[in-house]
Amino acid sequence: MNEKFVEQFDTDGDGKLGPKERQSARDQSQITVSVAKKSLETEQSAAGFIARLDKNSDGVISSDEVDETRWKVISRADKDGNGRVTKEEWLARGGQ
Ligand SMILES: [Ca+2]
Ligand SMILES: [Ca+2]
Repeated sequence: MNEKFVEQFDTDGDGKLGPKERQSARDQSQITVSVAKKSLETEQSAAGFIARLDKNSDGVISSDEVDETRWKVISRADKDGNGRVTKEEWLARGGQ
């Protein structure tokens, strides 16, 4: 265990981690892992989503690759308004 790690969870400041502090350290690292997993899932599903709709395989979705109804939803993610939605733009809107 490194010092920084101990410091972070050493709530009573004795330089050691008691059972309670250890537990909260464990909880914390579990949260970190689940957040990382979640963002990976989002990234994968965004990539899959783009790939499914990306007919010419240029990595972006343009209005001619989806029907109008879909484009209305997708184009909301088009931040720079260039008529193409990249994976990054899609992720930035939350990936739904
Ligand atoms: Ca495309
Ligand atoms: Ca764009």
